Amino acid sequence: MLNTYIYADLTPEKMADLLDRNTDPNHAIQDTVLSIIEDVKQHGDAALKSYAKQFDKVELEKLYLDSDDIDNLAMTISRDQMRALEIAFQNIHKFHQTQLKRERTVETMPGVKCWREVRPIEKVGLYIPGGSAVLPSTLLMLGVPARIAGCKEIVVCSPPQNNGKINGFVAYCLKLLKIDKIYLVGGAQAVAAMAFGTQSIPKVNKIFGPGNQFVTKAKGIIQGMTDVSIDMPAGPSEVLVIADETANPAYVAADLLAQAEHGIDSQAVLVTTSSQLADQVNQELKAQLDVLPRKELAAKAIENSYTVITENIQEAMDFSNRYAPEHLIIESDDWKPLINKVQNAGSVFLGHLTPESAGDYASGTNHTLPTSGYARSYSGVSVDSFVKKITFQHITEQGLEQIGSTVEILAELEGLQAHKNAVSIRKKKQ
Ligand code: HSO
Ligand code: ZN
Repeated sequence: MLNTYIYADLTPEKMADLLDRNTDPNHAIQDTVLSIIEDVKQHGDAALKSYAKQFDKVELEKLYLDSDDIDNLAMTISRDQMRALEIAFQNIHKFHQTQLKRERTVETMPGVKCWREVRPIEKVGLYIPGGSAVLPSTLLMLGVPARIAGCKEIVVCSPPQNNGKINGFVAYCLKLLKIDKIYLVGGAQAVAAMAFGTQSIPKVNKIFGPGNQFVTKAKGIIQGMTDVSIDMPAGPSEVLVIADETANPAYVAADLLAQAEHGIDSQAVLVTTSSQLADQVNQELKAQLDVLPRKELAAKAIENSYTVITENIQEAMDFSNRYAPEHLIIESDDWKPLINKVQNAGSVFLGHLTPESAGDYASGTNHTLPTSGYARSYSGVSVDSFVKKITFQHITEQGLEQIGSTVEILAELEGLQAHKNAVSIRKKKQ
């Protein structure tokens, strides 16, 4: 089922091909996205309503639901479902709460003190996708760190269902997060609305969240053309499983399929030291795929995926570090010594009993992670993503004496006399 390659036989070209996530098809939608952005910028709410009609097949009188609407929708879900969302909320909260740490003040020279203070980004925009699967878990993953950071305004956009509402699970998450409004806008138009502001939708400082190719493209474009920033460039989701002969093939197959069912462009990669395991995983894939409700999607994603067979675990780690997966699962009895060998990955799952699904929903870590190789240079979303760290400094008389001549010399050697004067004038005064 999975195309199989032998690591030792990979030519540099084939290697590059396997590492490439093929994110370029986005280019084809650039023009559409640009015209949507321009339309929203010029016509605001009117443009959003007409896109709702065109894309979401719904006529909206107002572009948001308020707290009464949210309360009513939240009541439609079962007690068990509420409880599961509450536990996820609590675990994500527990894990993220520890991320806000005060740093100590550093006295670099006697009388020269430097430190950083954390301030929330005031207005943040969260995009919650609503295409082939609605992901209330994404609202928790973005809303919890935004709340912990202390962001003043949290704007949430999600495409309306064709009854003009959102689903009850998203509504319940809004209640857990104490957010009393949600805007019924999806796609590139939601990104544009939050970037420029419309009559109904406030302009924000930073936009977060995964989305389809239109949303991703729009995030990239507005980042370049406005003063609004984005969490990260996010492409299709991916997992890389490293498994040795101690792995359970049924678990490995289940993990690959959990990734594959996200969408046809998802990628699930198996890197294994055991060709026997690779065969068993293929058999399991067939059996498990057959009974999945989203089997068509998952089967296409599996076609787009592959296995690499390595000589030893070091080669497996090397391949994984070059690929830089969004999710890395290490299914081996001997996972502990491999932790230090992980150089590039968004989020790592260790041992046989730690499925990615746990982190997708409820263990506490964030599921908004760098894809397409960006794990080489980006971290996943955390409380840090919702704050700025501002540096402060204070210099005393003694400090100015200590540091003054150094600054004067450096200003002089750069030929910046006014910089030098800003120090000299103070030294003279004393
Ligand atoms: N695996 C996705 C997150 C998700 N999975 C949401 C299920 N729901 C990207 O990390
Ligand atoms: Zn997932």
